[in-house]
Amino acid sequence: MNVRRYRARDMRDAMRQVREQQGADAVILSSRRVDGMLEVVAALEPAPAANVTESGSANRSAHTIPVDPELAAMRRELSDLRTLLMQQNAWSERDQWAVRHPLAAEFVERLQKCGFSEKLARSLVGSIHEDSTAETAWSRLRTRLSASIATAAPTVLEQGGMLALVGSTGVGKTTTLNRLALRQIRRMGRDSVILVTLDRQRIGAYKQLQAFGQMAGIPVTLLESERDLVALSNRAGDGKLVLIDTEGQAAREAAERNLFAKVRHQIPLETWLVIPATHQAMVLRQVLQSFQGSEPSALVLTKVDEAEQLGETLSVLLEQRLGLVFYSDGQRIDEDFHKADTTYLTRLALQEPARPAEIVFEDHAAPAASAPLNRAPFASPPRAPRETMVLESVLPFRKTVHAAPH
Ligand SMILES: Nc1nc2c(ncn2[C@@H]2O[C@H](COP(=O)(O)OP(=O)(O)O)[C@@H](O)[C@H]2O)c(=O)[nH]1
Ligand SMILES: [Mg+2]
Repeated sequence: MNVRRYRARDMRDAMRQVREQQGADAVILSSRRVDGMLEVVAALEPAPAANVTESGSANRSAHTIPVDPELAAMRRELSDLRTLLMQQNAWSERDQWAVRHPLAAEFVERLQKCGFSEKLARSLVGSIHEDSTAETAWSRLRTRLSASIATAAPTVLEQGGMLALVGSTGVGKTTTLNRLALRQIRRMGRDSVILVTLDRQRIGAYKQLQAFGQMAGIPVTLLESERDLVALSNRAGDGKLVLIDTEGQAAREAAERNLFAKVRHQIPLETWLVIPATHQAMVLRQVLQSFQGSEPSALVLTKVDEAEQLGETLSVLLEQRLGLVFYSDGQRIDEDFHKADTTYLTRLALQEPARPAEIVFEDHAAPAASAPLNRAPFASPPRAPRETMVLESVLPFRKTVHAAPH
């Protein structure tokens, strides 16, 4: 057995030397501190002869020499010991890092408790100054995190055009569409919006949108297929907005179908992907991947109020390039719909007191200054759905049926 002694700065350095001198199969027999250096003893077994088998039973036709059972046991024990040592080494490296960078380690733990991925947490703490106070360092980290979340401007809403919402079933597409329509009506009047749905799958889906159209006093059109959008496209523009609702698609289905692929080259069409904050990171990644075929240009984040932790969602948002345009944190049509506010969402994710973001419907918004500053982000009790009530209270109910199916 080839036994050697090494002196190294730390375990990582020792392992490197052992690997260089004796190769990857060497086994570390002992390690101890001597004069501030790490002394490591490693051994390398000679390679077994080709015709030697452990059991002696295999390959009986060849001339085999049975291995001494004691030697075999020792070999197994050494192998176990090596695995154990390697595990301990991995642990101690993390511990050593934590000892060297206590503030960074504390922050990584804090971020992970909020649901942030370890990878993101480590990259966020990478730039903190160890000599600054914990408060300053944390505040810098918060600013950095908030600045890293991409946002998008809702240009299509200002200029008019065609906008479709895509996403899985039940994520809040129709609700978001209603919200966007209401926002547009308030800003530009009833004639500025056309509501269209491609959701023929669920009986209730069209009725849901139709009811909204009636209340808001705008027409709702049910289209046969996405090809019908071509004829409709000449009505968009000049500030007029065509809002398109789609049926929910399972991620796998979305990946196969590539919604709007047939018409995209003929008409200017923007799509936004609606994602709920309640999805787990893995599911969210899958959704983002699957809906790439619909070529979304922005994201709407819903159900922020229902998320246990927002860290997981933000971690995924930081991994991809699409900007966040709006988010919602409740079922109420107006009060719970907001422009993307990364400062607020970051504070919410870090489970810190946060001032609610600007409400999209400014005219009905409570002034920001009067908003409670110390509201626990996730502590508020779930609100009862009162969509219809809210709609009736903000819009005169019109009895004329504007919506008619084709
Ligand atoms: N708690 C909560 N519920 C929401 C939010 N946005 C939408 N919803 C609810 O989610 C449910 C499904 O919404 P819907 O718009 O029909 O989803 P769609 O299938 O994607 O069209 C409805 O009950 C909505 O009221 C939100 O931000 N928070
Ligand atoms: Mg829907």
